[in-house]
Amino acid sequence: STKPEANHTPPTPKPLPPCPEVPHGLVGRLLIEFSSQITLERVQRENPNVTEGGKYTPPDCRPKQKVAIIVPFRHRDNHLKYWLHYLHPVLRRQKIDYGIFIINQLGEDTFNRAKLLNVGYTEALKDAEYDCFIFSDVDLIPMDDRNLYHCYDQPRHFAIAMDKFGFRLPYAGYFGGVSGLSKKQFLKINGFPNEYWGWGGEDDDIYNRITLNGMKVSRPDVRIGRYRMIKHERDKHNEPNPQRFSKIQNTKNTMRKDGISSLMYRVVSVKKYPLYTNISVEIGKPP
Ligand code: UDH
Repeated sequence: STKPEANHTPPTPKPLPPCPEVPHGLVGRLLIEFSSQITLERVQRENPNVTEGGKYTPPDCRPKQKVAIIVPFRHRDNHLKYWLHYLHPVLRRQKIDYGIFIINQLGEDTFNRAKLLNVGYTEALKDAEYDCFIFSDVDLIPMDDRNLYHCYDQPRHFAIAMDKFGFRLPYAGYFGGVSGLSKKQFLKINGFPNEYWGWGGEDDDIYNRITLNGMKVSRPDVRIGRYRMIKHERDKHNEPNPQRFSKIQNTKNTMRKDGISSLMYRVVSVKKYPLYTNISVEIGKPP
């Protein structure tokens, strides 16, 4: 007698449903502290579904956007541990399809936050087809997971209520700390300025670029856009830039020539770690 042949074709997987507008399983307000010691091994254990290079895709639904999270970085390893510890679980609960890119400025020349963010945009796109870019300082932790890390109809400012500013916006045109632009929004403003060396002004220049190009900034509710900043001393080689006040008066004249269109840098290494991708770059020094 002959047995009927077993059917070895695996069942075709059910297509995933689109992720809901408001993800299920958010917890709202979070308790954030920086006193316990964190190890990357522990963060890795607690985020088993994050894959090499710090990538994650929700297993149970299909996200609309692919989000690159870009962090400007130099000598902040302790902050990075806390940042990864807090952000990975939040982003997973938010059902974000994301990758984490730490853009590390090599050498000890003056720091340049906005140029590093331009580098992050460019390098992330070499890795995958991201359509949303969220730019986050390494010392800013969201206190509420309802502050959704994806892109919006208008450029988004996320970090609107930081503890260090008394949980308020310090001024109406503030765009610092954590912000997000779609690829289209980013290109419309020619990316970020490359010519702000040292601390300050680059975020105001970005704000100017947004409004000068007919867009406006979108923000979460002030009860939700709350952040804790990890306290730190002023870094070496990131002194306040005395030129910042005059430069931000000039965005209209500089933005078309200074930006993603004029970006020059050299990648020295790209390393995929379990919780993030590190891109170490030489970006030059002030003229
Ligand atoms: N950053 C580095 N390394 C540096 C400088 C800056 O990684 O050496 C990055 C980091 O992501 C940081 C971001 O750039 O979060 C912004 O820089 P910042 O933290 O220096 O800026 P912030 O306005 O602080 O947060 C200003 C100095 C506060 C001094 C307070 C002294 N009590």
